[in-house]
Amino acid sequence: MAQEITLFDLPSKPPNRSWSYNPWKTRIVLNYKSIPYKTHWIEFPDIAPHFESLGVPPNAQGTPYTVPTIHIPPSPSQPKGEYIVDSKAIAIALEAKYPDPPLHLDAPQLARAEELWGQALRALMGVFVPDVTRTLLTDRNKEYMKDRIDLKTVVGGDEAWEGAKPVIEAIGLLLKEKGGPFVMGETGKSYYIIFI
Ligand SMILES: N[C@@H](CCC(=O)N[C@@H](CS)C(=O)NCC(=O)O)C(=O)O
Repeated sequence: MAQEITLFDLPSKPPNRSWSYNPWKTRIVLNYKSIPYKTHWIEFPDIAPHFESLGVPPNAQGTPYTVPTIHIPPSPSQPKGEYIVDSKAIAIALEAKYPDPPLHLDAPQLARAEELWGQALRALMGVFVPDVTRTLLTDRNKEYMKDRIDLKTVVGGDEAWEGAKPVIEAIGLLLKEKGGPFVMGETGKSYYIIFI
């Protein structure tokens, strides 16, 4: 039997669950396309050393090593297999290899949805990061996060929701543009657009 793809994902504290929206983007694509895969759970402090030791090239921008990363098993054309980092790069690669059912990556709404979703997450960081840290992270991941995000510098509560209002309204308009309930109208299986 052909080997499975490996998805690298962050564990939650027990009972272990997939909790982070970035790996979920890839997990949804794999599930949606019914691609067999297994999960390799990896904690924040282990991500960079693990991939560095395997010689995986770092991201060109931002944090050098991130999850989701996938490993595609060896094949005659790629005897060592292949590591792909970043949910968008992974989606593009999986769409090329498994085109059906489609992700609609060329839909005109995609770039706008990506931009708005990014803005919404940045505006609401002070709302979800403290709760995620408290309720979901393992102690090791909590320690790592403490050094990465100074929660005193991000706005939370009502002020954060007020700040996010314009972008949430813009997402509402985008959802209504084609009549809803999805950004592509009735095309409800375009998960990737919603989750990017
Ligand atoms: N644009 C990337 C973002 C991935 C990302 O930031 N992943 C986080 C976990 S949710 C990560 O691996 N961070 C590593 C670190 O902060 O050291 C994607 O969509 O894959």
